[in-house]
Amino acid sequence: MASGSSREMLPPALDSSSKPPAIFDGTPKLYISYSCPYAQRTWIARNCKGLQEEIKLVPIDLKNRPDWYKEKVYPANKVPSLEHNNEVKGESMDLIRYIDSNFEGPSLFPDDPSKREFAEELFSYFDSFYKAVISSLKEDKINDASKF
Ligand SMILES: N[C@@H](CCC(=O)N[C@@H](CS)C(=O)NCC(=O)O)C(=O)O
Repeated sequence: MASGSSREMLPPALDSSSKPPAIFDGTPKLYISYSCPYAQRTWIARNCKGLQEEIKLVPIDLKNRPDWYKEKVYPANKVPSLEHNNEVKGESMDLIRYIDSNFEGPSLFPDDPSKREFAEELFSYFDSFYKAVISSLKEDKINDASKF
């Protein structure tokens, strides 16, 4: 497990001119975009568990996405996605749970069943809250644009 104290060198984002990494070579990879909050939360989960060396970070430039990402990695063409054990999974909340259960490192959820239940409740509440905030921001943008 990584010490967690050393500063990770962040790789440059891959774009349409970049070659794909070695896909399904056995190295777990977390495909993210640096600016995507959904990807950021999976990235945080990976780092909280000290998995900087076990799970390779593969940043994607979403504005100039490489074709191979959709074709060979994740047909949904969104970030985050996680390549592990010859499979690629998506959906940030599922990935946080997956990373927590399938990799070493401190548990992200409490062991005590009642605390865990509360943590699960907070976890799903946060997701609904976050989605509501994002969609209201998008609606504001649409409303603002319609004024012109
Ligand atoms: N529900 C997904 C949302 C992921 C998502 O929408 N990611 C955005 C970037 S923040 C994306 O990849 N957008 C690209 C697209 O929709 O084409 C999750 O929680 O992982």
